[in-house]
Amino acid sequence: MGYKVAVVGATGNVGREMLDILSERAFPADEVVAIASRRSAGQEVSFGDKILKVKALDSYDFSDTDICLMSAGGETSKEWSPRIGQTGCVVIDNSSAFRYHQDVPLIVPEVNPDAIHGFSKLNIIANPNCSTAQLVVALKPLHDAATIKRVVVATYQSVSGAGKDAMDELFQQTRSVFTAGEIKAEKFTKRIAFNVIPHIDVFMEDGYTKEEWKMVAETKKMLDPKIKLTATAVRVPVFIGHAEAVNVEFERPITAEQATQILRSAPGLMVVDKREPGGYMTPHEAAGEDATYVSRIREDATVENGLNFWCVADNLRKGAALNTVQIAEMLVNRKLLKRQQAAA
Ligand code: A2P
Ligand code: 11C
Repeated sequence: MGYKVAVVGATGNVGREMLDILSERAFPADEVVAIASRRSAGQEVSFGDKILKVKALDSYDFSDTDICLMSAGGETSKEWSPRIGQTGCVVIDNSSAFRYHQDVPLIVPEVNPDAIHGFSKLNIIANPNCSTAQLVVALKPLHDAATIKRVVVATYQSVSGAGKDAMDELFQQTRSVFTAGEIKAEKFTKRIAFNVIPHIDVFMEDGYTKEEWKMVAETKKMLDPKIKLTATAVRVPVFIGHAEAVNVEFERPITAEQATQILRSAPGLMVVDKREPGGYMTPHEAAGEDATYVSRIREDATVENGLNFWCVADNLRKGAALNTVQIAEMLVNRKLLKRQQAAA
């Protein structure tokens, strides 16, 4: 049986990646529909060796669509995901709109696959924020081995996390630096070319940013509410690939060598850690890859049972599109779609 899959936000960074990944992984779809705002209706996007004409979200009928992969921002999702869910189509939403809702599972398949069964009240499943997704893939096997007490993380996040206009802004500003042109900052609060900005998403009352808050709330929801986590989220002038410097304190002893062995055999992870110049991963090399990479694993002698490591992944893939397609594959494999249940 093949399924009908809609990608909402198909002209955006993550939506285009969703189409690529559905095609690469030969997702069992009879039909894939590309959807965006009315502005883009009629535009063409590629899907494998095919071209799809973009349809407008506000005139599309979801009643015979099985799965909707949604990446069109929080406001669009708030308005549309519940309506789409009511038609029986399961929405896998990449925005933050429903992540913290008690009736919406937040899933990283390598971390909490069984939580997927709780989606049926709203027919919405949430995909985590990109910086949390890669972090929990690396933390999960370590937590199982030695129980994490506390995590301190600093992120180095690429501009693609802020959308396609933000990538254009980095490109234009970089060019202007070399041509002595005007540097316009619109998507970011300050110049991002040849700079770093310690601010992602809005500020909260306690001085943290929403991006930092999300890492705390989502790690607790998916991995363990007892884990204490504190984050500093920073934007860097990189197009694709988020990196994170992670410090972890465990309840039980764990050596760097043991952690390396555990991470090497964990799903979704690759360890690249030669302890020599160049023997580690960088965002440039992780772009276009599916794995979450861990490098620079070493013991932290300043706390009991402490470890430091460096974690890198393609934020548009594992941080967004790949994870949503993996969730869609779980829906099919576990026979959780309405059409599969009707046929059973
Ligand atoms: P459009 O290109 O028509 O504006 P990114 O995060 O890379 O900026 O992409 C955002 C995606 O979300 C785009 O595909 C965009 O479509 C889509 N989008 C934004 N607002 C809406 C909306 N109101 N309805 C449907 N799609 C939307
Ligand atoms: C960024 N992490 O890099 C953000 C993008 O909650 O899904 C994803 C925001 C989200 O800007």
